[in-house]
Amino acid sequence: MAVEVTVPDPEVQARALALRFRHWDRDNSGFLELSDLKTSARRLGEAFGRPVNAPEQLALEESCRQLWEILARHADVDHNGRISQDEFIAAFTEEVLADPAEFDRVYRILLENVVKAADADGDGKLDLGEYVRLMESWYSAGESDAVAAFAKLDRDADGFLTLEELVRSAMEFYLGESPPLAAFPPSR
Ligand SMILES: [Ca+2]
Ligand SMILES: [Ca+2]
Ligand SMILES: [Ca+2]
Repeated sequence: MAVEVTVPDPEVQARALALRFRHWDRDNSGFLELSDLKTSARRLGEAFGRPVNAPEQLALEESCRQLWEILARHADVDHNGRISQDEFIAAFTEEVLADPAEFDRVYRILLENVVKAADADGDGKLDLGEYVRLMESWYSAGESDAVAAFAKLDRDADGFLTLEELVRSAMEFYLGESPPLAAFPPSR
């Protein structure tokens, strides 16, 4: 099911994307690399005690690779294996977000695998404890930020985050419609 979107304000969107870029640049190299995404995947697996060859872990790493390939195809214009912040913002603004169906397809796969990897009790959704561990490992988010974000992400206030709630919030984050704290992940 595709998410309905509205045309974003370019400046708000650029600020949202710059924030996301900093979240994803895990080694603070100033560039997004495949290794940044692999670091997030590895830390998530460690936080949930998963062996490196667990099916959930392998699926997560594969979806990170797929996301990287799409990002690189759109953004790595000089083909050096690194995406600068400017390349990242330009690619998202001009290409990925111009085709919400593509964004929805790619990001949904990643989020599906993130939810599976963080769903410790296997009920198909994330409770607060699972979400806090996810945010701490995937984005180095602080616990209080994660708790605050959970309340905003849980739109129907049933105490659980579903894939649909996360996909919708991610979409809104990238389109700059909502403040960063209300999105996946929270701001720092
Ligand atoms: Ca980096
Ligand atoms: Ca769960
Ligand atoms: Ca919910």
